Amino acid sequence: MMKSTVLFGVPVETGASQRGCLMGPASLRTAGLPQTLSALGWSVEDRGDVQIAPQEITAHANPAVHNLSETRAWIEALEPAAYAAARDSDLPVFMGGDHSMSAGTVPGVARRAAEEGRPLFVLWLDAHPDLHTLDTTESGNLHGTPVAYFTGQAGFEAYPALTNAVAPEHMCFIGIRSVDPAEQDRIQRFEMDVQDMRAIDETGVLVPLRAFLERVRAANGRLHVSFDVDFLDPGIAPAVGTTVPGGATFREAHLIMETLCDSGLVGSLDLVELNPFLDERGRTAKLLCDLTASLFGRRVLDRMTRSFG
Ligand code: HAR
Ligand code: MN
Ligand code: MN
Ligand code: MN
Repeated sequence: MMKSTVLFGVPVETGASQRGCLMGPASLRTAGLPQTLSALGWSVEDRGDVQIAPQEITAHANPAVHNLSETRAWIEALEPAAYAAARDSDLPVFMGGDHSMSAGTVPGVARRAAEEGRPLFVLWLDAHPDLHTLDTTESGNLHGTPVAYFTGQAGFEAYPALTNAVAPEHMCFIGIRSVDPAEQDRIQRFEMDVQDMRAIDETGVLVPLRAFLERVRAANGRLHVSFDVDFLDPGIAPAVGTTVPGGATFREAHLIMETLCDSGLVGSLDLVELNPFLDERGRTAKLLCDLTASLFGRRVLDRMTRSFG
């Protein structure tokens, strides 16, 4: 049976500090993402872009918070869209859009996992843990909040009520190198599996990744991967508003995607924070397509027949 993917675009930029992420889905399509996946033997259905209606301004007790009504509306639109894409295909791809969109896509996929009777695990590939609540964010940029929301922390009365939370112990973060004090507290309190860049330098990416994949497999879990462009080093991926030096290399990122492919555990993917306004001749969009291709089975060599005998 041919494997299937449903794609949709999420032209949201109201969670980010800079404008431009609303062009992310168009840039990924221009780079050929749907055709790349078809060429790898997948059945591909592009459902187009999710849209929301214009919103009135809503205030919050934390005066830094902005674009709250837009974020609410995106979550309400994305939860059912992600649920349906996960129900209708083997490995849906959510093309962002800033990272606030994961406050909608992850709960939607979590609802599908609950229906299958499987726990949802989330691999967060990012420079940032995005663990602020609406009360602790100092920038008020809501792309810094999705993980705290979908793991069910208090302080989200202004977001839609959460139906299916992700257990904090079912999270794994890789690539982390920019953490605010309130996020640090939460990481410690919930004993979340956070692999910073020092850990990767000490052991390589495969040691923590394989350990996490074993936990997912042992629990018969479903795995969602959330890929923030700033996980990558800015030298290879300039098209992001929040560059942080010392990111993942081209080879580390491909190794992660190939290992995820080999595991057969991945049930959904976010591609987020691509800001085409900051790109150089489409190179970041093309790199995201290539990394997605590795997750969808592209190989340099067929590992089974590679040996010289
Ligand atoms: N922690 C900082 C803040 O809340 C930076 C958040 C940046 N987030 C993203 N997504 N780019 O990971 O403002
Ligand atoms: Mn992020
Ligand atoms: Mn980030
Ligand atoms: Mn468990």
